[in-house]
Amino acid sequence: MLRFSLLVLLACLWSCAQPPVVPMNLTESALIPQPQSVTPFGKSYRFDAVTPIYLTTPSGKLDTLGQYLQQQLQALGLQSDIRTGEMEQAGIQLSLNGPDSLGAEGYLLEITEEGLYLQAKEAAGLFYGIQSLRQLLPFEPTDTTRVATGRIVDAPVYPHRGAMLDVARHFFKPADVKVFIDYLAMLKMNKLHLHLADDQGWRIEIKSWPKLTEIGGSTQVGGGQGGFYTQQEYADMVAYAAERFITIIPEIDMPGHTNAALASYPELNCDGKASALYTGTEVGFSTLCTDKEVTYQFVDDVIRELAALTPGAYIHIGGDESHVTPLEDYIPFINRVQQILRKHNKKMMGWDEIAHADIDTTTVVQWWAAPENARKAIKKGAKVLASPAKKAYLDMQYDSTTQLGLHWAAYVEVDSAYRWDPASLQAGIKKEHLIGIEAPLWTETITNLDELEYMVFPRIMGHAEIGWTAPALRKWEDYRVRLATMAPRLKAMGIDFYASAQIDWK
Ligand code: IFG
Repeated sequence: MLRFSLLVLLACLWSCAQPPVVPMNLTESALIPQPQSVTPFGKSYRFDAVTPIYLTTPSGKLDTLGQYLQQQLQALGLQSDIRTGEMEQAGIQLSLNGPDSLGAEGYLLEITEEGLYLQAKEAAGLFYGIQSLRQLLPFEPTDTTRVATGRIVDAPVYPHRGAMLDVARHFFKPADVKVFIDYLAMLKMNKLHLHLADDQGWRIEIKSWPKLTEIGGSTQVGGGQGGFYTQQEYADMVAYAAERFITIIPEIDMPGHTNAALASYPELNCDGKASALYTGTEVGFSTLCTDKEVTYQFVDDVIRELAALTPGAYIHIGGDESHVTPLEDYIPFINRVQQILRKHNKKMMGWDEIAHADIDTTTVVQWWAAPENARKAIKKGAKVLASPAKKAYLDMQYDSTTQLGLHWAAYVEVDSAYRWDPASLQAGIKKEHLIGIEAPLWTETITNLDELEYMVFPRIMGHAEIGWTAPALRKWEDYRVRLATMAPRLKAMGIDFYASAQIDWK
């Protein structure tokens, strides 16, 4: 016993005596998404107890970003005050006079022994530079905070880097959606597609058609109480996302996936009878009545009210799995919806089946199941958003033992979600045809934030890197090591991620 305690004492003396690891090589710091270029300077910068933040060209946006950075530092026990002008004392300098080559979302972060210089051309770029700095910093207070010196020059490959949350199958309250928005922002993602209506639920208040939420919002898969966003709550989520440089794209799926609306208003049904509310998980059994004028009044009213709540350019109108809408009715329906969107100054986004319609070149086709539809869209001059179910669907089970999710498309382990390139996955779909990538989470089997986190993390981190980082810089063997180091950070954030056996988690 004595020998054992002696060994423990020696081990403690050895480990306690070890000086804290001083980061000296910036290329060894794990960042996800991987920046376009990282140049180490081989030294280390130590944060003083007070780290002033300098705003070289004060403006509303810069002030807001200065305060945001201040909050991030304070969470680490680093006090900072915000000053204007060039850096005088060791601290962090933010400026918006970065080179045009950085584009709208790029940034340049230079870490020297005298202080940190973060510059961008636009505010979004500074915000993303701060996300990188967050990953370079410890995730919890430490007695000395150091980062390796060096230069990071970074900008995203694709302008659309996003996720989709299906709040129709199971309703997620605004506070949970905001947590999801924070996760996307941390990963430099800039789009959140909200699937607001489906067979099982209508989740957004439409003042001209109040029964859509009174009746259509009253339940969900499994028969629970469902729920919906008032227009004020929705506007608040849109603003919360915008502060984090995320645009919300609302989806009202049509003409299929519309049972919640059909149960709310008899006149929307071809037989004039309201359908029963539906709490199962079948798809493809519902359709608006495409040859009734009231249907287009309905669509116009919904799009009008949604457009007023949507600062972004796009509204998603679904269009998927309209199995009971004859193609000769489906095509003119989508064509009319496209006209209605244009009337309300919005562009159309839809699942890949809409490529059968006379889509115009501003329309975006979300490729989920049929690459031939994506190719059809490209022939019509439209752009494509890559969400191939076999790679990007976050509701796909990891493997046959996963308790949550589905596997109709594939089992998608962490490596499958990462080791693909949307610009070469399918013949005829190239980088110039793509606006980016989006990872949808369908919620037939996902009922709360913990379950969401289990399915979303860690795969979404790979999707974020696919959207941001050039393929030549994306190597699985390198990514899996960087991902492994994120485990303590994710745990500290309370994220219940799937600890895949493919990763040697730290
Ligand atoms: N396909 C349906 C979704 C959902 C999904 C579950 C699309 C575009 C299967 N449509 O994906 O509503 O049920 O994985």
